[in-house]
Amino acid sequence: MTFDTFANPWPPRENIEITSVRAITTAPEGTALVVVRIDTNVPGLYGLGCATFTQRWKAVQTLVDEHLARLLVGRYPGDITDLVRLCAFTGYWRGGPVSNNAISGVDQALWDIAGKRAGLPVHELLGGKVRAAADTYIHAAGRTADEAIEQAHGFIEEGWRHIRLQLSTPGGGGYGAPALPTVYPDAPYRNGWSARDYLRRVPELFEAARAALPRDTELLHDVHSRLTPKEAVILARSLEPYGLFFLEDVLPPEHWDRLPEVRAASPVPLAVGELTTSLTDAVRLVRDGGVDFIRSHVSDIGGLTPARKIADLAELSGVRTAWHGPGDTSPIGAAANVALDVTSVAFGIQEGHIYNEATHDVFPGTLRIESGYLTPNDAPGWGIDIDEDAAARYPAELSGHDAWAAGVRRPDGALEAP
Ligand code: GCO
Ligand code: MG
Repeated sequence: MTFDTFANPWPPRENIEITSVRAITTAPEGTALVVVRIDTNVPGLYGLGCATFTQRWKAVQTLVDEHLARLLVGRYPGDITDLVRLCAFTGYWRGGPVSNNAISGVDQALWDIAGKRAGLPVHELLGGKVRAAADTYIHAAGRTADEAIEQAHGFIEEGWRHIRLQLSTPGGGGYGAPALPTVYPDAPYRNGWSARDYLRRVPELFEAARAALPRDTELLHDVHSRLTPKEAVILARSLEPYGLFFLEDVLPPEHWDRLPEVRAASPVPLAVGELTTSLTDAVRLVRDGGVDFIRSHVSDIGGLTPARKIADLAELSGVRTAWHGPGDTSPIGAAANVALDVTSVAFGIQEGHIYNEATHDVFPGTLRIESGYLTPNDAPGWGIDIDEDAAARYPAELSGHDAWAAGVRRPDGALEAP
């Protein structure tokens, strides 16, 4: 089979073609980020896309550099949908976070190029704004409820209206907060995590928070997939008095087919989706009634092109969006989230992350959250660049984040789903 197999059956336009495609890795916050850079034969015309799968970044890099680049060099960068399908279908097996992140990097880089050619920000290519900015939520956590509430107060003073509250638990399964010291001295695994203990602690956190925080502050919580369907209902019911904005990831993906029954029994809106690894997974969550908020990680479902379809499906289904946006999203990925947020009627909330100054040095133009709002850049494309010399000062390393992901065990020693 020769390269002609991939020939474009329609002619290229305007003598523009892709000249190189490569993955750039960097870790200005210690978390590996992957960004795809696509260059063209037009001087100065290139695009950037987020391909960050931080636990498996080297696999994504190899896929971009060794497999996808050769499919794309010589092609016209304006055929975004066709090129993304070509990248997906040449792999034959679809989906999965490695492949989707690599394809997302390509997809978002091509949108960046399209914006730069048009002289327009990507959100205008998507149909333009339906809102001025995206309201965000921010993470507050503590070893005690008081500590978490104190941090929440600080964010409220800085202008945030939505706060995700997390509490330390023994064994670290409280997610987002430091683990409490060993409490099961006779257990095989002394520093274990117990779901029953967690179910008792979380309502206490929200009871204290409701008493201490302003009434109009919206509260959120991330379970991080650690409950059974019945435990999820128990938690949702016990949180009813505190009027949560949403309760996130009550079940692991293996049990998502039980979500409609949990949702039907839950007085609290459910947010799910950061672990979707295909467009079809995300479609099922929205279509089958499993979610009130769909919160896929855009690069994990293949980029902006598929995510737009989910935003449209959500709009037609009465579901809201809450795109995943933690620190293992590059600033380019964060800009893609905001482009979706401000152009979609289905927008619910955006997860916010405060990037450190090193990240701003590596990615000039990185958006800053102001008074809780993220406002998109009006520069052409994403309006965000990469300084490769700065990126090289923060080399990505293997096995930082994956150790965290598999760090929680029950007191009997059984490994807990992250
Ligand atoms: C969230 C998340 C993340 C994930 C992380 C895994 O922001 O809601 O659950 O922080 O844990 O993206 O790498
Ligand atoms: Mg989460």
